[in-house]
Amino acid sequence: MISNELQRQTPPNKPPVLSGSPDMSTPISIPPTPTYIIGHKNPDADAICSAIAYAALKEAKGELGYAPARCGNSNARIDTILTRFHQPLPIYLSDVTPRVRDVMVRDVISVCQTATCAEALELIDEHDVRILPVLSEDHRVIGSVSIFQLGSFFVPHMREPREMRKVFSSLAHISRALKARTIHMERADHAEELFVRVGAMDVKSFGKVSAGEGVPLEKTIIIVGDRRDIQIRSIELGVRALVVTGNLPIDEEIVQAAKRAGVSVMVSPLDSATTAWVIRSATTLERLVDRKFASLSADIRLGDLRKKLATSTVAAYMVVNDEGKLLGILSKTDVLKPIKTRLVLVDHNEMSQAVSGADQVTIAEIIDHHRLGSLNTQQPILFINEPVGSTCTIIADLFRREGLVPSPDIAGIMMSGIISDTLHLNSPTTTEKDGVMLNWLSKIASVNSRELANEIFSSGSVILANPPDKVIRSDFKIYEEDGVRFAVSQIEELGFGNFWQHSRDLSKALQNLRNEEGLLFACVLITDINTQNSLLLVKGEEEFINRISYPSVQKDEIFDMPGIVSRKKQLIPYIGGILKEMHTYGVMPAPGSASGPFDKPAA
Ligand SMILES: [Mn+2]
Repeated sequence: MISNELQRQTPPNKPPVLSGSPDMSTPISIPPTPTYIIGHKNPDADAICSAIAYAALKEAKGELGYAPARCGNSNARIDTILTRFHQPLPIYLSDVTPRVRDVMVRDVISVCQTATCAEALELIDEHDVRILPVLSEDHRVIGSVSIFQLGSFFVPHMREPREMRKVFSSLAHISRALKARTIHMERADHAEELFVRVGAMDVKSFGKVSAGEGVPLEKTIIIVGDRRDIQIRSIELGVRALVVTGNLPIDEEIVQAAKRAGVSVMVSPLDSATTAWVIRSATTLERLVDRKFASLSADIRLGDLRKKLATSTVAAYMVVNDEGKLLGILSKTDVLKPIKTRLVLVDHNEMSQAVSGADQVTIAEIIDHHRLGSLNTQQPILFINEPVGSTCTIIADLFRREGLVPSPDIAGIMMSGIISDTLHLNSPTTTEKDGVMLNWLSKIASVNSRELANEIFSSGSVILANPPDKVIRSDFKIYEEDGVRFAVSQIEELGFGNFWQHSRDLSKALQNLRNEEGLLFACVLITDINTQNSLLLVKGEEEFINRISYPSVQKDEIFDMPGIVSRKKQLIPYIGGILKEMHTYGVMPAPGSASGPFDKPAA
């Protein structure tokens, strides 16, 4: 375990049990992160279903700590599938960029400002830490105390002997620290500045010494043994409190006199020297707190923080929430810790399609059926890439190979992924294995695949259910090839009627998307599930559009693509061919050239 140089993490077998005392506090806890199984941005049914199914496979294999996730919104089709097979929508992760919360020390030993030096020292000793955050009663950070500060409080200051006798506390705290027997108390909970004096001198010199030091008697605590004369004189002079040491008895007469004079009296079980020391240690932290502290939000990206830390002299940052409450502590060494966030990518392998920040965390596994992108990993990983019709086919096969049978609902989820991605085994991406798996799953789920396909495909038209910009983005992927960025969306519809009704608005939305993302071109493949034909709506560089060889239905914008239903297997390779041709002829606009919408907008 890498330990913080200032605040070590409490060992797991030793929970930070401070809740028993009202003066101690533990920070608000955040659960540790699981490994997220996550599909691509703008998830389609296969991305969601494969994440759920793979998490179920992990659980069936007894591997714990995996959770299905998504990095985009659901849609009508996904909702239909999840409801049909009783699955909750996976957790939404918008960004996994490593942040302060991922590396900060969470189990921080902290102390409340009303605690005493003695209590703080005990915590420092017990937990072997050098600095304690000091919190208000409602968990807000007000500063810190270090062992150095506490030490210098107790070290003698020869030039200012008065300081050595000062204590800021309440009589109640003092009595508690001494484990004293209280005889009479006046304003026990009042926090005040007091000065300790041992009544060792002769009774005649007693009053003069105090006056000479400029310490008012009503701020003086007298520590004394069974010296009646000093006890009586102290009461007469009106000191704040009288502490009788060594558990010695007190005359009833003196007790009555103290009550009349309003002087508090307690009996300490300790000798005079020790009593004086313990009273000073009852000083509450309020007066000792170093209120200059550096704080950070848990959401700050580590990438943004590294520069700042390199030039900073701050040893430790308090990590606080919006209300200033303590969540953890961060020191320079914490920033060097390995990031614990782990992802299993399903249904994609290109970073441009993965959740934001995926390139800065550990990719533990990839299960996919798409072309290989340019992905690098730090370590060797499990990478299954199989040219089948859907990621759910691969996961169903993994279940079978492990000799495991998914639950009927999980089988239904995998059927849905296969049906959706292969257009019920009709897409040219379909392989024999997709059919075999769909059949196997159908028996486990007791669901007829044709009926399920009808349910899934009739679950609402994306075009009718969403505004044009959402339609364009509902299932869109950005690709990068030789420094060229382009987007390809796909919509499945029953017939082209809805599309023709909204084609103008969709065209505008597509142009906006192209401008916003700085793309060479953006296009949408509208596929009719009934006839297995598609239309392509495209906005982009003339040099690109002119090279599309399919018949144009609407000038330079909409093309007829009979028999084209797969973005991955048919359209992307076709586009790749055009891009290659453009490179060959040298008509590709250079990335980063100031030619308008092709430029990637500044982040
Ligand atoms: Mn897929």
